[in-house]
Amino acid sequence: MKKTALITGATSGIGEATAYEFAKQNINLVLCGRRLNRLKTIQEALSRLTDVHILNFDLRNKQDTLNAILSLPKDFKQIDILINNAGNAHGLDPIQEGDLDDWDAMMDINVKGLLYVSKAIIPQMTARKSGHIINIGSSAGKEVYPKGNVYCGSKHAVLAITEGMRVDLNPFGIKVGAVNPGLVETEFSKVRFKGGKEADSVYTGFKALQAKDVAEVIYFAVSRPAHVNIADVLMFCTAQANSVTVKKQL
Ligand code: NDP
Ligand code: 8X3
Repeated sequence: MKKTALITGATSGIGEATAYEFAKQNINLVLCGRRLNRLKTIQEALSRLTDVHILNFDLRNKQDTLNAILSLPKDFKQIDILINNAGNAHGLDPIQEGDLDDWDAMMDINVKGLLYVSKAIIPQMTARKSGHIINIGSSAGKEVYPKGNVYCGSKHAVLAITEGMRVDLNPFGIKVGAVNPGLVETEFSKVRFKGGKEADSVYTGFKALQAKDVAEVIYFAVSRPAHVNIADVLMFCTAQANSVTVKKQL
């Protein structure tokens, strides 16, 4: 039987690439994000390959998030695979200069939004005693880099929550894992720097991971046999050794 995956943050970057990868593998899709036009365009493109439903909501809003998932039509209600991907960094400032709105955004989206979506979907997985949750963490969840403070904190939280989910959902046979990339060339830095020119140089002088590279690893994880759970993946491009060591040719 065809599986259904719900992907948050499917309007760009890793989430969008994962939607394409899953569609090629004939997985039904529920695609989420705030930019409705993009959701519609992706739905149109992927409907040739699989069944696609779109959900347009801001996952900072608890009620909107719960309502959106409750609104799923019958054919998309059973979520077999949850990809908690939506998130971003907002700002890159030393802690003493950090912006409270940036901190709110990162904790509200990367941590609390992930929890709201999970809360809406986990009960059907525990009832069926099956399901697979993959949280998109980051190398920033494994080490802290200068000025990364709150973003790194949010991603460390994602990893702790992932481990907590894996333990609590173990009696139900639900797989839980995290995929943690280093630098991926997406809209991430445009968001982090609010469209500022600092974003231009983040991925220059080396070949960063592409969203598709991460999507392929996510698909690898969801396509393992029933007894295999990929619990945690840390992936970098070849030029990157850790958060602060990147071999650039300028
Ligand atoms: P993008 O900016 O390309 O994608 C972010 C996605 O999150 C968009 O689809 C966006 O959709 C969605 N999103 C953001 N805020 C909200 C919100 N309030 N409500 C609903 N959806 C939201 O970045 P990436 O693809 O790179 O990021 C995806 C994930 O990967 C994030 O969790 C990020 O932290 C993580 N990551 C990224 C790395 C990188 O270097 N790029 C490295 C490691 C991890 P919309 O704006 O339409 O709502
Ligand atoms: C994104 C990778 O190094 O920009 O999570 O924080 S990094």
